[in-house]
Amino acid sequence: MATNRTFTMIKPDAFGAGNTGAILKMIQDAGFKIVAMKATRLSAELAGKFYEIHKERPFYNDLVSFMSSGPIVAAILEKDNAVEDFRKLIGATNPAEAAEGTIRNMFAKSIDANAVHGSDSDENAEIEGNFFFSQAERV
Ligand code: RTP
Ligand code: MG
Repeated sequence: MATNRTFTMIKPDAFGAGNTGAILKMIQDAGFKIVAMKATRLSAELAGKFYEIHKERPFYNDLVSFMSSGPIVAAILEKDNAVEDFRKLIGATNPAEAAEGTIRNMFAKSIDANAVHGSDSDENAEIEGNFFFSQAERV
């Protein structure tokens, strides 16, 4: 059954370009409620842990170094069918393939610097939210 929470990060490219506010507005306008949020910076060690699932992939080292290159915003979002609807809102991984009006279409620069992360399953949304937030940090 689809649960109602997902997890997102505004990645270093979008944060550094000053697009955090515009992206959060798109997220809220699409009906997602922010239930936890923080600005932070991942060490290479923490980024490596977060993306451990991709450890064997050829892009893993680039991904870890990019995600630890600058500040990010991490957030837990609530909406019916959150995981699937949020993946639709952000668009394809490669911005060249991201549909018109999606966050990656508007703000991503490349497949690496692709503006936002969105969980790919209910199970991972839970794991990823727990990676960043304690119970006391959730409203
Ligand atoms: P994300 O996890 O960041 O939301 O992105 P995603 O599900 O759309 O893509 P995923 O397969 O989980 O990959 C994680 C991130 O790794 C980079 N990547 N590079 N060069 C490549 O072929 C490649 N494939 C993936 C992307 O930055 C992607 O967001
Ligand atoms: Mg993914």
